[in-house]
Amino acid sequence: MTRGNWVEDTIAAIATPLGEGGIGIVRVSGTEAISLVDQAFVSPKGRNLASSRNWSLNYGWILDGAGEKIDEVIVSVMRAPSSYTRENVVEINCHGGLIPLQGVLERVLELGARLAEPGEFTKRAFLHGRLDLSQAEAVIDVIRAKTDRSHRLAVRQLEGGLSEAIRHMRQDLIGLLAAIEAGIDYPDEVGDIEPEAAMEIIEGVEQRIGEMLVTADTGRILREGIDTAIVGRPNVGKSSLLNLLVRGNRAIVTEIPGTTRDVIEEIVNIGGFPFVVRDTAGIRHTEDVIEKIGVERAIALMEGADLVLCVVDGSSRLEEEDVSLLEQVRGKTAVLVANKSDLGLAVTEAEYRQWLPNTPIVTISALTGQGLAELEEVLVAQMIQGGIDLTGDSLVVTRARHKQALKEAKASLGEACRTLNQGLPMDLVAVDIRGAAESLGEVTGDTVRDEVINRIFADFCIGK
Ligand SMILES: Nc1nc2c(ncn2[C@@H]2O[C@H](COP(=O)(O)OP(=O)(O)OP(=O)(O)O)[C@@H](O)[C@H]2O)c(=O)[nH]1
Ligand SMILES: [Mg+2]
Repeated sequence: MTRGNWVEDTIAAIATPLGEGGIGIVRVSGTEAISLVDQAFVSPKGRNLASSRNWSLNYGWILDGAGEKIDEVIVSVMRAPSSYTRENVVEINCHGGLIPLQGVLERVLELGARLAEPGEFTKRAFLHGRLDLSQAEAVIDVIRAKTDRSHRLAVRQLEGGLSEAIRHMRQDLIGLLAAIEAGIDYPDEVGDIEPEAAMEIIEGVEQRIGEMLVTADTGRILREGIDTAIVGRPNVGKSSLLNLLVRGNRAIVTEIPGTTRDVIEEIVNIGGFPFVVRDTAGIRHTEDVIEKIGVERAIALMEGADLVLCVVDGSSRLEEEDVSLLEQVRGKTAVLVANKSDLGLAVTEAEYRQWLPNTPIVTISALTGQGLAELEEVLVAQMIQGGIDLTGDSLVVTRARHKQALKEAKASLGEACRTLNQGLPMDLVAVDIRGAAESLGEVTGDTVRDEVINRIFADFCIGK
């Protein structure tokens, strides 16, 4: 599969979520899209789609094989190449119910369309060069964005912001390669490029890649959310805290220690940051087999988390289990939450400070909600302090795939610098520069393997 190849078959899928809605859309794309839908379409004025204007809306009915009406529709016709996929695209706007949508889809399949795979419409847009790979990935990020900020980033990537930066760097490297090769092929006429000039270009690109890599943590967090683990000994109010943060009754709360066994996860938008908050089993020594697994999971989650909310019962003395947990939390990005303030405070800040000298401490009552606003402020402050920068309008690398490709490109350029410094022949330097250009091309899809492309689109929903 290479870009620019014509894909033969015509595909169709329901492009809107299944369920009841005002309208639902069946999307059809491919050479035969218009003629195929025409066979099922009747308009009251006897018009057909084939003779309709480009980008027109056409009112009528879709009929089944026996000539029975399936649904009243408005059909849009977008001819190649001015469509989402750059193929002929027909979108049938039906009533938004499962039966009409499925009826229309089945009719279109019956007439010769094939059911689209997940992401296949966007994949065709990529294969026909309307979008590059990073833009195609942005499509799914726009759909799945959890906060305004992650949405804004995805839109910027969809516009081609990332692609453009990558393309500039690639052009610099390819220009350099051309100069090196000219020097090798025509030593008398052109001569070797000066090593200093080559070095300047290589270092320039390396530095730009470095700047982009710095944003990768912010990018991952914006796309996937800040992995936040609520930990503490049993009964201190971890599940109550989760419920307070999500403003709902998500986790079971009882006065019985050891209530929570499994990990419960919710996404909360706090100050524009997406926090993926996980409530865990209370950490204590236990012989109960199920609880034991829960405790192990809690500890594993705490180890891998971006942020730890360490909860203690502020109304009672610290117990041994609290202290050993505080010791484990030390050095992590964390907030100490002293809960149950409504019952009065039994522990002073100085006591907590013995164990956690630098961790922010917030006193709250998960029961009354006292202290919630302060806790939320502290959570956001912790992320900003940790270098998560959401203020700038700079380019942000959001995907692990992009980060990996950029890292490989940077490593190749580092190698090119070393080769150059050792005074080795230019064709050896060229090998590394070519490698770097190829790694950069993986981000935009210019040099990417088919299996990678397939994996990326498999992550999409059907109809997109
Ligand atoms: N007075 C008071 N009681 C609270 C507060 N937070 C939680 N509780 C009570 O403490 C008990 C335990 O609360 P949970 O939220 O289930 O505690 P947990 O840490 O999730 O407990 P496990 O899941 O067993 O580890 C329940 O009876 C809650 O109603 C609080 O701020 N004030
Ligand atoms: Mg619990």
